[in-house]
Amino acid sequence: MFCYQCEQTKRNHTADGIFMGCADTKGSCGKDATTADLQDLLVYLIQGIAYYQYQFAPTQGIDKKAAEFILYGLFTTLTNVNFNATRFSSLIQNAKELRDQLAEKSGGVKPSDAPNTPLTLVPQSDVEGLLAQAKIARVNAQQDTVGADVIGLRTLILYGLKGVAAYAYHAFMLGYQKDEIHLEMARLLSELMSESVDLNGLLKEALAVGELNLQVMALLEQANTEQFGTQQVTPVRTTPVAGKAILMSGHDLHDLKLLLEQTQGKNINVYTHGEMLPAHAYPQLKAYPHLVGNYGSAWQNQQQEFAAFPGPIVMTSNCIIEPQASYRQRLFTSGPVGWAGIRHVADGDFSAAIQIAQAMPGFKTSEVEKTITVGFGKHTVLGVADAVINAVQQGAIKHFFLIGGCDGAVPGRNYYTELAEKTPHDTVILTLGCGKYRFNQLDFGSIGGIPRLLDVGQCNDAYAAIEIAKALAGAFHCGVNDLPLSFMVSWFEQKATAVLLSLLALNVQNIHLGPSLPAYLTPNLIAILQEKFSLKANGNAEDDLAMALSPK
Ligand code: SF4
Ligand code: SF3
Repeated sequence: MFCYQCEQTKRNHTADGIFMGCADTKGSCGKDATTADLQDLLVYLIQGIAYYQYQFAPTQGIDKKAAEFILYGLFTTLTNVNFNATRFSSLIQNAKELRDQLAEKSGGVKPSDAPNTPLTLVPQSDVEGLLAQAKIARVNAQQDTVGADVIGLRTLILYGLKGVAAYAYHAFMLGYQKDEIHLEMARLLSELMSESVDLNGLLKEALAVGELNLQVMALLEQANTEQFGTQQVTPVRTTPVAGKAILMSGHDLHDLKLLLEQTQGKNINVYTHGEMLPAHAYPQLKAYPHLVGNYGSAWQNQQQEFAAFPGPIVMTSNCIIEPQASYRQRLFTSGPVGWAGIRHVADGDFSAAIQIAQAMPGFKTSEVEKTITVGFGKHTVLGVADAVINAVQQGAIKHFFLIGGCDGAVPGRNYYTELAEKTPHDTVILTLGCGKYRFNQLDFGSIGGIPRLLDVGQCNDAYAAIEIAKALAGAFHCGVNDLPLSFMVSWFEQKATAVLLSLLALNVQNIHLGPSLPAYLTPNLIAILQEKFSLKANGNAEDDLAMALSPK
């Protein structure tokens, strides 16, 4: 196996200094070599599907089945989503079938008959055979010929597209899609087959991934808002309520809505976990009285927190980690998520989980109510734009920070707690993604009635944060880079890669990225990004704050 798609990749090198990443038998996330290799093969075949989609869409239109498969297939290979090797064996066969159907539909024209390309590879029928084929599908397979810089940019494009696919899949599940998004996705994926070694051209394509992600995040925001209403400022209970309970984690608001419908009138309280927290701000979700609160904290604490939860748990997207024996029997996966031996919810039918909730005692007593406040989406913040602008003009607010993104498990993440704690009292923090769990229980107070910590939502709500920044820039007649605003972005997996590319596509300068830079960015690529975007690697929280606050 070879994987270096997330921040917690092993940073080992051979004696000759060659970067190893997660290799051998298992990655830091627990992904085994078989699953990793099968994921590579799936992504390889998806490039073949994308090729035909892109070539023939102008005359034959977008093949919706292929479009959905591309989104689902890529999403399922994201960090901490699916660890079930068997699932990947069958997805590989599905991918081959789909590719060949698409090829047939379009007359089968391909640039060459070379064997074992994404257009011609015929996957073996057994796992051993597939594993023997997987080597050519590794992201670094051509490193000896094209070099680490080209591989780094190709992987930046691929990993960004994985993140885009996850967001697009959430929108798709809510019934929102656009042909131009599918087409651009197909174009960029098929570009990965190109022999180009032109770094400028590849960087341009990486920024095109960022532009595509902006469109997709906008579509997802539209989907969430039209389906569930505009986010409202909402205090969310973080302490248990006596009674039977189900916990839902991940990003999929559509799944949560289904669960709320199916548990209605059944005397079961529904709790959100991790990235599901912003759900409480949506009127049509919070209208369910049995959506009682948020339980636990960020995904990396799930083994202890799930063990202590007195009911079933449903994981709807990342991040799942190895289920412990104490809760395996009451854990469910849904959508792209998978773990061998863990029950998978089919077609949005949560009845098996509901039965378990009914059979379990639930929380025996209610704890004293504690809350955190969510719901500072685009409309909420822009709704008080005049007060915010006024506070800036009066000097009451001196600076804005966006401290957010994806969270990882390594101790270096305390950087973000320290950073948030040390922000001066006349500054406002916008946050989003699961990185917020490092500080969202702290009391930051308010400035003239404006809370100092504004939770904008899930990681995809980076779109809203960008819109807020643009609106502020408009009000002050300047560019986003001229605002007293600093982007302190934490990244962990591929959705954060997509968001980073969106910020770069908008030419946002001086982003502080951490806790460490992606391993696929070689020193040369980092130098290029520093030169073009003044991208900064995290140092220590105090110095970085001082740097962010120093006059531009
Ligand atoms: Fe390693 Fe991350 Fe890949 Fe898991 S997803 S194998 S931790 S690089
Ligand atoms: Fe977190 Fe896994 Fe990415 Fe939506 S839940 S941000 S890491």
